[in-house]
Amino acid sequence: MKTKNIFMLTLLAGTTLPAMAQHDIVDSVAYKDQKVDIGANRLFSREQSTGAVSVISNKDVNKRGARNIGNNILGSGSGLVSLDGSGLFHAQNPTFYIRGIQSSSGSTPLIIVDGVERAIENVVAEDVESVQILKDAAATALYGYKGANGVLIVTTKHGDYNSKSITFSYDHVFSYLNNKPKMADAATYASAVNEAYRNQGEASVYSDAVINAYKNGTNPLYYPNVNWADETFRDVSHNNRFNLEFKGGSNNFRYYTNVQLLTNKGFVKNFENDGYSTQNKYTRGTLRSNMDIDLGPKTKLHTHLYGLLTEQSQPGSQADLWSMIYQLPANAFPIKATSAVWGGNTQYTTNNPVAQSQAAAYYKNHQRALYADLLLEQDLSSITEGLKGSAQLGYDTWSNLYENHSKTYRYSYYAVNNNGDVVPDGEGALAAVEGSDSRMGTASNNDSWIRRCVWNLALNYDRTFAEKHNVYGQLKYDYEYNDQTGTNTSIYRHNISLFGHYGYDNRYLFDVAFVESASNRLAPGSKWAFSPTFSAAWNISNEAFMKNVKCIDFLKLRVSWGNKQLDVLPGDNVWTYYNQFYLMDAASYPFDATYTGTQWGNTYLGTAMSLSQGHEQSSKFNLGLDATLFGSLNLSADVYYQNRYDIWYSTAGSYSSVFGLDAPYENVGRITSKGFEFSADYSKKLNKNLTFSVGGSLTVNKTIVNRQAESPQLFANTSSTGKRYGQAFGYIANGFFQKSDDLDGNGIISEAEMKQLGYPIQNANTIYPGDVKYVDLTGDDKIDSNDRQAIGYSTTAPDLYYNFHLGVEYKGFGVDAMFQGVGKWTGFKTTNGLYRSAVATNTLSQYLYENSWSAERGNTDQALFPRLSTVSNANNDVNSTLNMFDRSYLKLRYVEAYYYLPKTVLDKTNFIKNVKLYVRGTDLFTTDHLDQADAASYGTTQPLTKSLQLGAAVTF
Ligand SMILES: [Ca+2]
Ligand SMILES: [Ca+2]
Repeated sequence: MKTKNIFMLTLLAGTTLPAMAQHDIVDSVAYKDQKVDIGANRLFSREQSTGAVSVISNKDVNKRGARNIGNNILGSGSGLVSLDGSGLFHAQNPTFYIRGIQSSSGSTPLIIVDGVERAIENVVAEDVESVQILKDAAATALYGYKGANGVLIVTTKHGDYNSKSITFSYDHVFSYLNNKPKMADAATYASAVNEAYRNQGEASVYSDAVINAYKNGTNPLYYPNVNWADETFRDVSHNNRFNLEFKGGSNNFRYYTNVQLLTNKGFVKNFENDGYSTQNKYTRGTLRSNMDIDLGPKTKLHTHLYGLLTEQSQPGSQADLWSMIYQLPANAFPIKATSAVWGGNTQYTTNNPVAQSQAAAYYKNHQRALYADLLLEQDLSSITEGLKGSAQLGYDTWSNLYENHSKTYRYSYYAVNNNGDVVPDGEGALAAVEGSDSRMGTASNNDSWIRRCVWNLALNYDRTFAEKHNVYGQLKYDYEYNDQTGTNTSIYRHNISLFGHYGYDNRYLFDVAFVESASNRLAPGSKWAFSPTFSAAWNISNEAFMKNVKCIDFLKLRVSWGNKQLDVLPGDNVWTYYNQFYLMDAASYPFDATYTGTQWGNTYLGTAMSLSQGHEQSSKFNLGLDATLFGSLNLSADVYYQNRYDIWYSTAGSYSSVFGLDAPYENVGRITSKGFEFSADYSKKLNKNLTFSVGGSLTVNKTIVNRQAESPQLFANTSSTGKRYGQAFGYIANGFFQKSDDLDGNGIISEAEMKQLGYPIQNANTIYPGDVKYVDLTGDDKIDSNDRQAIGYSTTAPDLYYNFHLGVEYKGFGVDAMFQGVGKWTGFKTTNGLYRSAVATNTLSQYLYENSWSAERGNTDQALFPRLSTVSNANNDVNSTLNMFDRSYLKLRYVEAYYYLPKTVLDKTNFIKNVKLYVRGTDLFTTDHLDQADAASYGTTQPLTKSLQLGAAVTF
């Protein structure tokens, strides 16, 4: 049959035949029956569970077409804060927080993939069945030392008994750079440099004739005008994904196997070379095989096997091309000085991004990983009914190998007198050629690796007595060995846990968990610690008095409390905090004048040993409610209070320098957070053809540093104790010094003039008109670091996080979209070149040029930035209310339009079960308060991208 005929038939069938049972926007499982995994060897339904858990279900885990599951769930979930990473395709990973920042020791949640701690960045979205967010003490109790920051559970797919399907899918993704920086052209840059010098009472350095030469572009070798961003990077990158999935099973065997090939070609514009490419490339092959084998009527074996090979290459010397874009002026030198010599000069040397991306050859990384685990379950009901035993063994290995094939090249420029006449065409000379054309390097090595071995043994007891009393218990022993590159990186942990669950009539539920954990990281005597957790829930909707309340299908109250211990180390991973440090330096020991010091060093006391050899602790309280109303309105609400205490801090602030040693680390810190989460989802089948779904979630969190051994502050306004974690601090800006403030007209605002005008004294450096004025908070008539105070919110994580989605399905057509936003988050415009000028050593953006204070250009009233400066400026380049901005944003995280070919058409083929065609857009729309960059991720790095994806999935 011709393609055209199939298409016609499709259209016809779509309009005349009943819709199929495809629902990409509605969960197939009722909310109260949703399975919750708290690591207790039994999946509890939401109705049976006492913990605060939210689930990102299968239908939502693969809408962004991203490299891994972490980037795919960016923005999704309730209670999960995910913030955009920056950088290149191969390195892009979001930062996750569950219930915000929890401690100064780190707030990264534990990531569990199929029961074992594993990196989320190595998991492909196609393999994932669901992602669960474990939030409160009840949900995270069994993870011992590692669960205090919350747990993300990634569960991969498994086969079904007596079924068989093969699915092939292909996706092509076009990605486009958001906010490619627009730097000033050569003439504008030269004018800006002149203005910056004049602002400081110095002479211009570019003559008008030279500036005109930049404008005319008649002699581009001598007077170059290069748009480095456009010359180095193209606007689009390509990404292909081929995925082949086998899923099924027989009576006693189930399988899931998936192979995937992902290729990405990045934004480097000039990548063609003699026999090789210098493109930013990423290729990944993965193979997953999950098997469930019923060895006998009472014995089950489950295995997960996952292998990963990646090859990532980038321009030579691992050059940071984007930081060059933010540094190199348009007039620095031409791209190429001659056909064999690249542009480059004594000031910017090889920071020529075109040369670095084309002539420096390439650098490669290879990742190789194998993740394997098996779980054996044995029914022991012959001993007593309900008893089960299980044993799990997991072994993971990951390593990175690099090949460095970088090379160097020759560079030069044409010397001109910037402040004189223009060099006539055909005259002048090339400056001395620097560098050399080297051969490509050959170095390669294995530079980082991780090995992890885990095993555990468990006894489970699951029984219901007299139809009303459900009892579940688990006694489990866990062992973990974790080793990675470097010294002092081997971690051994034990966990002995007792978990008990009692449910009465599915109405009253009680859970208790007692966990005794051990870790080799901590001091002798404090290696072991005990963590208890208690939780209870009440299924109100199962009470007799609720039977007649028709609009409430499910209503549950939950409460939990637990105290957990952590085995984090003080400082920057100080393994020996409980011993006295002795340090040596290279200075000579003066026994005798003939000893010159090479044989003897000084040995002296280093950081004092810690006497408080405790643990950081976490106590969590949660009160929650889950409900289903009117058949399909699912609601969940939680309020929580988290108390982190005994946090390790250096006590340097508690001692005077008379102490003579570096102060010890002590368990003195306390950080508390509180907040609430609310989520609502409603889906409705309006008739047999039309279904819609709408919902969203809101997370509000505030984290306060209560105690942190802060050094005594002269003034209360500079103290960060009692403030948000990561609270922004800065000066209160009070406009700019104006020309009229220079009373004697000598170009400088002197201290005498400030005094005379009633301004506080600002003397961080010489003050000129156009510099920022600050408010004197301390009343001593001068501005110094004591005049800073808390401004805005935290710079680390937003206090407010929300998302909402909507979807409609009509017959086989569907549209699904998800928006996500943050609020109460603060940033500072500090990006060099883009928001901060230092034009003698840095380029500047057109935006900064237009919006910086300039008496000459007459914009002193509208200016957003201080005067142009030739070098970095101690008075202006500080955080203040002037460069602070509201970092809240709203993004369209994905929008998908899809079409399922009608079953009636597919039935005719006899072998195709399902065909889905789709178009997806990722991060297509953003609104924020930051001009010229994306508030979600900004700086001298690769901007975030927006993507368009075309895909098809065929199931046989
Ligand atoms: Ca003056
Ligand atoms: Ca002051």
